[in-house]
Amino acid sequence: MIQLKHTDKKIEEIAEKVITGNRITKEDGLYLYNNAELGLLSVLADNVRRRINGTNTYFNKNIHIEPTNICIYSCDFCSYKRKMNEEGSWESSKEEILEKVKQANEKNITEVHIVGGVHPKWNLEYFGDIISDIKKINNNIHIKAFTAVELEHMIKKSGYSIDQGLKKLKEYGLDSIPGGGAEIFDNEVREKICDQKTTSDMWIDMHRRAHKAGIPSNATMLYGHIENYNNRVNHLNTLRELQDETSGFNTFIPLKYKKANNSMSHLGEVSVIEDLKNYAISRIFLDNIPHIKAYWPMIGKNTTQLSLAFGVDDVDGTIDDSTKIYSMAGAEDQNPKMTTNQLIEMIQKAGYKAVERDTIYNIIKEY
Ligand code: V47
Ligand code: SF4
Repeated sequence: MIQLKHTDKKIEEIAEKVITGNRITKEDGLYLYNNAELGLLSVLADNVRRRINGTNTYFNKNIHIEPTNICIYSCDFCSYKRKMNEEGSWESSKEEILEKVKQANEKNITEVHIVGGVHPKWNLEYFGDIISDIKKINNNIHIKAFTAVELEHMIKKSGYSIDQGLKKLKEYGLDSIPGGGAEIFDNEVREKICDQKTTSDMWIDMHRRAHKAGIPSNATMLYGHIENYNNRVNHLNTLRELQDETSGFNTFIPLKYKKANNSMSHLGEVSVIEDLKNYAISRIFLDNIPHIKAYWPMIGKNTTQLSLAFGVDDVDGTIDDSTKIYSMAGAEDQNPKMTTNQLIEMIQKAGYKAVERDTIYNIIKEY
């Protein structure tokens, strides 16, 4: 049993709670953000991750499909959005999408992740057809698709209630929902960085309804821009409360604001120290969400490897150069792809056990 003596009594009290498996409060979370050293956060977060996941570190074989970057919204942090007919905009046809899936299917992927801009013309039936045709290629491929922001638009465009829309999409073959679109659940900050789009309440409502309809999901938090630590703790707390109610979240993915080619570039980017601290406090605070993911195409391979000592137990997947969201925002990997062997080596060299999973964490192979 670890025992921590610390000159700061408050830190000692919080550490005691974490090590004995007790929940920390919002005030504790804020105290950790403001006062805890990185070494201590690593010890505490690793303690929580080992209790939940042992040394297992998960990855999967997946591709991303971004059907369009045409978007009715204009989030200030977004580098890849374009308006219809603007230079650099794209719309993939259904045939192009299905061809990508066919090729990836030959490489034994288990997941197709679909996220894109909010296209003004495409409705639920349009996306439903694509999903059901993907399932015809391989019914076992898990389809994790559409952020709450895209869902809200396509469901309303087709004239359904949220519950009806989610039910229809599930019938077409939607298996789960990715975590995007959450940004930061604070109305003032949201107004400044993504004024027009889906509110925090709508994001929460969509995920609550999805969970109740038997559709699991992920959650994200966009950090490292104009938000403060209080905003981050409130965001984590909102997710923890919803998870207490539904148990529908699989994974929490902190998303680091990347500065290239968007209208918030002047803010710069936070340090790797801040990234590690944020992973660790997320792991400690979210005692009821089983997995914390470092999304390597965003954070880079080196920081992903380091993050494993700060509570992270999932690194996403092979990707196979199928996403542009982060390369357009300045991520170091301009053509993100990793082989299974590279992922395994990254995990094992950090001292953890590599485990291939499917999207809902059934184990496929242990290394
Ligand atoms: O909602 C856009 C973010 C999200 C930037 O569920 C940016 O497994 C940082 O949610 N800097 C979409 N972030 C991506 C996403 C995701 C990615 C990987 C895995 C999963 C999952 C979900 O990307 C958006 C937005 O928060 N984003 N631009 C930027 N410049
Ligand atoms: Fe559109 Fe999503 Fe970019 Fe916002 S983050 S502008 S909703 S593509």
